[in-house]
Amino acid sequence: MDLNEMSPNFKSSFFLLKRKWNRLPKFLRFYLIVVFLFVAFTFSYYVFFVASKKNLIEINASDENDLLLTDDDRIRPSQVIEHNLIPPQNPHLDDNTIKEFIVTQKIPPILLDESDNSDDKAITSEEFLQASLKQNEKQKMIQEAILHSWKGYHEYAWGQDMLKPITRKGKNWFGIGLTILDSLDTLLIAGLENEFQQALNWIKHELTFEVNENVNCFETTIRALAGLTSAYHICKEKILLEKAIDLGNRLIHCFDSPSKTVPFSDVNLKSKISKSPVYMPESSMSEVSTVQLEFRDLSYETNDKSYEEKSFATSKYIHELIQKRKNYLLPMYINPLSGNLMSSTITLGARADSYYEYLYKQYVQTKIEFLLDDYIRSIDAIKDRLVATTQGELKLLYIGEIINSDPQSIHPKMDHLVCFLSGTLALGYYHEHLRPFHKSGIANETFISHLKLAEDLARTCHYMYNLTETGLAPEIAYFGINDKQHEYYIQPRDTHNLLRPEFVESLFFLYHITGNQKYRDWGMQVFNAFEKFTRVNSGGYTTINDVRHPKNVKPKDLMESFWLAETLKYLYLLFMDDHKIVRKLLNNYVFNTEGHILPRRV
Ligand code: DMJ
Repeated sequence: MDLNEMSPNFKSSFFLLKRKWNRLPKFLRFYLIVVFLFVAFTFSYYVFFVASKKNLIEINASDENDLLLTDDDRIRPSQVIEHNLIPPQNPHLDDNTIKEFIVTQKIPPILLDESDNSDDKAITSEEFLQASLKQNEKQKMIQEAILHSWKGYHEYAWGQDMLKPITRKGKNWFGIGLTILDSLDTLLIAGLENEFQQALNWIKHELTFEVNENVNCFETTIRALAGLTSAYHICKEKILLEKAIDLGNRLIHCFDSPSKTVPFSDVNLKSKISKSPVYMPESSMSEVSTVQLEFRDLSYETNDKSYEEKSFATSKYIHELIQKRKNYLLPMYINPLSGNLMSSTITLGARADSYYEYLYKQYVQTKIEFLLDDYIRSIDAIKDRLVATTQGELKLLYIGEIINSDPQSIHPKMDHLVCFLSGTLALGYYHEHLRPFHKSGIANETFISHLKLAEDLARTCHYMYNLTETGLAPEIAYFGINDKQHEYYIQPRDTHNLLRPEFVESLFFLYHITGNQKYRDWGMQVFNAFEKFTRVNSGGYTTINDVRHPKNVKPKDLMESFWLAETLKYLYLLFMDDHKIVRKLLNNYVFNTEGHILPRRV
C-alpha cells in the first residue's frame, strides 16, 4: 500500500511507531530483529516440516497404522470436493477421439523375427548413425528438436545442470553438468556425432565429481551414473566408464545408513557422508528401490560385486517386508534409520512409481524369480485396490490413490508420472507372453490382461493431453466419480507441464509391441503441442505453468534434463522404422527409469 492511501489515523500511528523504533538503541534494535527472525523461523519450520508430516507414523508389528490392512474390501472412489476443480475444455476436440477405440491387436512379426539374431547382441554407435541416415520425416523433426535443445544448452548453460531458456542462463542443482551426462545416449541414438564429441570433450577435460555438494542419491544415479554407463555401452569410450566408477564410488555411500538396507536420500559427493535432508527425515519408496539396475550394471563392468550387493539388499529387504505383510502395495515413505515403513499415501505416482517399474525391469535384467512374482502380485493388487473408471461417456480408467484420511476409498487423483506404467506392462507382455523366456507356467492370460490395462491407461493419458486447449497434460489430473460430475478435472495448482516423458515412453513400447498406428499418431500430437507451446526461439524448450490457456501458458523458464534424456529420445525411437534396432533394444537391453539403456545380464 502507498503511504498516501493510508487513513490519517493509521498514518500518524505508523510514523509514531517508526519514530519510537528509531529512538531505540542500536543494540536493542538488533536484538529485537534477531528475536523476531528466530520466532518466524521456528514457526515456519513447524508449519512446513512438522505439522505437515504429523500423520507420518512408523508402521510397526501391530500394523495399526497400515492403510492397506483394512477389513473393508469394497473400496469405492472417494468424494471430490468440486469447488476448485476446473474441467478442461478443448474446443478442437475431434469427435472421433471420443468414440470408443477398438484395440487392433496387430503384433508386428518383424519384432519377433529372430532369424537375423547373430551372436552380436550389442548395439554400436555406428548402427545408430547408419539408421539416422535413413530417418523418416517425423524422426527428422524430432532430431531437429534434439539439436535445438542441445544448442540452447550449449550456448547459454554449458557445464551447468540445466538450461533456463527464457533468461538464457544456466541453473545448477548438483553442479555436475547434469544435462550433458543425461543426454549422452540420446545424442548417440539420434546420430548426432559432433554434439556427442562436444560432450565427450567436456567430460574428458572439465567434469569432476569432487564437488562439495549434497546430491540426491536416486536422481544422480538414474541420470548421471546411468547416463555415463549407457553411453559407454554404446560407444565404448573408456573415459565414460572411468567417470562412472568414480561417481559410483561416491554414490554407494548412500547405503551407509543405520538400517543398512534402506539408504539415505542424500550424499555429499566430496566427503561421501550420506544423510537425510533436514526437511525430510524419511526416504522415498521409489528412490530407495530405483538404483539397483544401475549399481548392478557397474558391478558387471568392474567385476566388483559390492555395488550390486549393497543396493540389492534394499530390494531383498522390501521383498521380506511385503511377504510378512502379505500386501503388495507400499506406502510412499520408509525410514532409513529403522527400516520401517511409514504410514503414508499409497500411489503409483510421485515417491512410489518406479518401485513397481524396477520390480519388473530388474527381473528383465537378471531373471531373479522373486522379482517377477512380486511384480505380478503388485499388479493384481493395483487392479483390486487402486483402479477405477469414470461413469460418463469417456469411461476413463485411472489409477487412484489411498490416502491417510480416507483409507477405505480410492482417491481419484492421478499424477502424469503414473503414465509410465503402460510401458512397463507392455514390456512384460512382450517378454513373458510374446517371447516367453519364463518357464514357470504363469498363465498367458495374466500378461494379456496386463496389456489390456496398459492400453486402457494409455488411453486415459492420451485424454489428459487431448482434453486441454494446449494439447499438453497437466502434472496431476482428478477424475469424476459419478455420472453427474465431469470426468476429468485439473486443480489450479496442478496446471503445469514439466516436459515429462512418461506418456511418450509408454507410446514407444506400445507402438512397437502392438503395431497399432494410433500410438504413433498420439505421439505426434504430443510432439506438435510441445513444439507449439514450449519451444523457445533462441534455443531450448521450457516447462510451463498453465496447460489450460494457449494464449498464456506462463513459461517457467527451465529445461529439465529428462527432456533430452527421455522425452525426445522416446519420441525419436517411437518413429524408428529400423526394426532390427528396436528388436535389439527390447531383447538385449533394459531402459532404466531415466530412459538410459543398460545391457541385460541373463
Ligand atoms: C525422471 O527423472 C524419471 O523418469 C523418474 O523416474 C521420474 N521423474 C522424471 C521424469 O518425469
